[in-house]
Amino acid sequence: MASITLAPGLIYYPDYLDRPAQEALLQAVRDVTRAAPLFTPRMPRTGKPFSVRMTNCGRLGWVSDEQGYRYQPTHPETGKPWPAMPEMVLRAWEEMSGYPLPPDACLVNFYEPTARMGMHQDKDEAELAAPVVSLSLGDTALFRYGGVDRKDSTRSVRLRSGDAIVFGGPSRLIHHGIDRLIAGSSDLLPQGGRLNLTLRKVEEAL
Ligand code: MD6
Ligand code: FE
Repeated sequence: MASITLAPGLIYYPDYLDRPAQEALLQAVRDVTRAAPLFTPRMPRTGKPFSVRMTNCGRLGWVSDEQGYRYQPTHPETGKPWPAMPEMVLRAWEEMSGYPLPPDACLVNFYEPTARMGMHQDKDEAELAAPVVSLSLGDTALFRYGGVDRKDSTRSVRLRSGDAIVFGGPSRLIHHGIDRLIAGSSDLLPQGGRLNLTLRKVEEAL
């Protein structure tokens, strides 16, 4: 599988999923959202809504509200356990993570054409030895990444439908965000927009 090392531990896999695989993953995500509807996360303390809507699959899901960021075993609105992780998602983890245990959580982010995501680090996981594996579907996103230090310089990469990117090793805690989508860049989602799945090992392996 072709890959490009953007920085030590930051590996980009353009076209990781071909079109039939993207369609199959989209169907699997639709099944997930039927069981666990998209919800609008809110910023800790202020309660300001995110422009991105989210859901999860797997044993644990990432949620955010006035109480803070956390992983929990149930949907914040329905109270039900998250649906199982699709087989395709587990296969992607096995292929790209280089980590011996399966992921605990798969966060699904849905971007309307004008949604964005501010610069952040993924650091709510206890197991930082495992990478984060990310899969993108739908419209192309301008993905900005910097370094572990918030003040490090940044670069951008366009994440297109079917692309994967892995944050591991010395890049596990780099800052990153989505500046914007490129409208009309993919016809995978009938109404446009973008889906991103991030797979994580949350709990520390013993
Ligand atoms: C997104 N991705 O692509 C947001 N985090 O919509 C992330 O925040 C992310 O792609 C950690 C590792 C890979 C990612
Ligand atoms: Fe992130």
